[in-house]
Amino acid sequence: MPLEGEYGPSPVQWVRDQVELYESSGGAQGSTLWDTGLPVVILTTRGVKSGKIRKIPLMRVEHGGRYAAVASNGGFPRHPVWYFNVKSDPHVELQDGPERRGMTAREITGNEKAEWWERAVAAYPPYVEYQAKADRVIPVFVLEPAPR
Ligand code: F42
Repeated sequence: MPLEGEYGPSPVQWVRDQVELYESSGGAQGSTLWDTGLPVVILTTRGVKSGKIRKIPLMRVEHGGRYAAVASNGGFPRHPVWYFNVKSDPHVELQDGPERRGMTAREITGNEKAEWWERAVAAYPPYVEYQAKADRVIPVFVLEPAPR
């Protein structure tokens, strides 16, 4: 069931632009982190206060059809706002290249988080320094395909 409602674009221009490029090109453009070649996905969430549709790029961390959403926020001291959206409504959408799917998000801890953290760092090594400087434990969700 696709997330419907009024789209609330990110106030951050380069984030807004990347989402726009990704979606308008069906994932053919805007699907890497700048010129690093590292793949990016688009997470769609529902705003916890506004109910608006919010879309943000995340690093692509995939394993067996499931994905990790790492709330690193560049290592800033506060969780990204989208973290609270997903906590409030775990029904999200993820676009990976041309493929867009309804997913159910679940925050993970313990061994499961350690396993996915390893995959996340393999996909995007800077997560290690983000965690070192963040002064908070960076939360991780696993996103599992929702029943079609
Ligand atoms: N961020 C990550 O956390 N992890 C990543 O792996 C990651 C990768 C990545 C790759 C490419 C790229 O371009 C960006 C990447 N980012 C990554 C950054 C990510 O896209 C987000 O920009 C970042 O995580 C910050 O997310 P945020 O949700 O905190 O964004 C803020 C700036 C934002 O959009 N704020 C809106 C605003 O108007 O200020 C509000 C958005 C919102 O959801 N509002 C809620 C609502 O109800 O609508 C209410 C919020 C409240 O409580 O007031």
